[in-house]
Amino acid sequence: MNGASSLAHLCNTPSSKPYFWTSMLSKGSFSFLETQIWSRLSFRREVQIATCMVVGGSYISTPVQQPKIAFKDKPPQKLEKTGAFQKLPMVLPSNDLLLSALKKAKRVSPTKGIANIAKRERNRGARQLDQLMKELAVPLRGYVKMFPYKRSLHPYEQSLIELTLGEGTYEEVLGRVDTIRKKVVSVGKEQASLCAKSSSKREAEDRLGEGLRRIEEIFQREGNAVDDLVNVAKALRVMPVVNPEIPTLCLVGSPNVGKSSLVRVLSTGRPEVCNYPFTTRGILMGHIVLNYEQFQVTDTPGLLKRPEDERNNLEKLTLAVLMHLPTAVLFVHDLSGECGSSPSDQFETYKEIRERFPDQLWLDVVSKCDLLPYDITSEKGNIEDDELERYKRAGPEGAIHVSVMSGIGIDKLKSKVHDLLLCQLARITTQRNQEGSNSLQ
Ligand SMILES: Nc1nc2c(ncn2[C@@H]2O[C@H](COP(=O)(O)OP(=O)(O)OP(=O)(O)O)[C@@H](O)[C@H]2O)c(=O)[nH]1
Ligand SMILES: [Mg+2]
Repeated sequence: MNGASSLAHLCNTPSSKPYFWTSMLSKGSFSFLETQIWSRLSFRREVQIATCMVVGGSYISTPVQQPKIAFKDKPPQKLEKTGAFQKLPMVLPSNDLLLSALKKAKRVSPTKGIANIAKRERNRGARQLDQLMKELAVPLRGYVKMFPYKRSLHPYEQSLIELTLGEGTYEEVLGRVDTIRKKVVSVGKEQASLCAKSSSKREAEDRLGEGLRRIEEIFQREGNAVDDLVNVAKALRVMPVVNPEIPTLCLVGSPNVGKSSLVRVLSTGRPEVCNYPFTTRGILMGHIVLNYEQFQVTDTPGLLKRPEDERNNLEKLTLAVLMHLPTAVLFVHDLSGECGSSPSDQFETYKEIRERFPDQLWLDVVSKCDLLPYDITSEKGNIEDDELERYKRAGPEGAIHVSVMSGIGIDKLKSKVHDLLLCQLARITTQRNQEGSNSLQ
């Protein structure tokens, strides 16, 4: 597919489609994420904690005194730093969870010293069902608790969740996991209680069998929620960690203009480079070490000239980085006519982004100079030329002209990028000092 036709195809990507990053190819500190569309289901979450105890050979169901947690309404805790996804718990697939719980439950023997066969059997049945319920409910509750509330996350990570999983999917999946937990607790309690009331050995055995079957059925029917949570955790864990306290250079520009090629030249990042738009489908990280200081570089999906409400989730990811992280921008312009976006469209996008983020430190770079039929470095434009005409020939004023292929301008670009990052570092340090002195007052 050539650049222009694939761009036309991708332009139609609906902006509301949820993307789910499910796989990653990583090279060095870089990762490439692919997308997959997720199904959406509605949910409502409320956690109730209950367990059962076997006392002196009889079975009593007792609610454990735990505070009720209403997920939707829980106030956000202290605002997190970034990096929450790396702390997510390991989630067992539903089948493994169920098999392991069944195995442990079946090992439970009746309380010692019960001579009556019927009593012993109902004690055993109730204890096994209780154990099974705990073996399932405790990890499920743990998962739900250990996945943080979206509102308590750094805004950048909130955007990552929304834009990569789809709006509401994160909460939905956790809600469904919690629903299974509640059903397991309810059925486990009910069956254990019936078992404890059985009048004969046979009836106790039947009640136990029925309880095990009903709990297995819940897992067969709804266990995919746990498997979805496994995938959510996997997808989020591989998201690149951007530390907002470290100066970050963010490469922005239209699709296929050479952003990733420049990231490879400037940093340790090794994003994929291809001759079609939207090769980069996530936020990718690289690093630059300069005078013993480490800086971050993020490659981003390309931005097309179109209204905000028509932007796809890939473009929204790029905007989320600019919005929520204190990045310096390296805006890449391709005037060669090769990338699929015309110079005038790129100019429009450029002006929009520049106006939208006026406080960002900024550097413009014109890429692929080797493809231009004239010496761009000598192109200053006439005073009479309008802004667009000058842009089409030489890019925005002050732009550095480079070619990754021929190496033109790369040393100059590196040096400017270093200056920019040092400015960014000075900004962050000043801000940190100000925050420090404010907190002392
Ligand atoms: N001739 C020439 N081609 C270049 C140069 N820089 C990049 N390219 C080519 O341009 C195409 C796109 O490069 P990428 O670095 O993938 O562009 P991108 O902006 O990251 O693209 P997306 O991730 O799809 O938005 C690739 O075929 C590169 O080989 C250059 O300086 N000269
Ligand atoms: Mg790219």
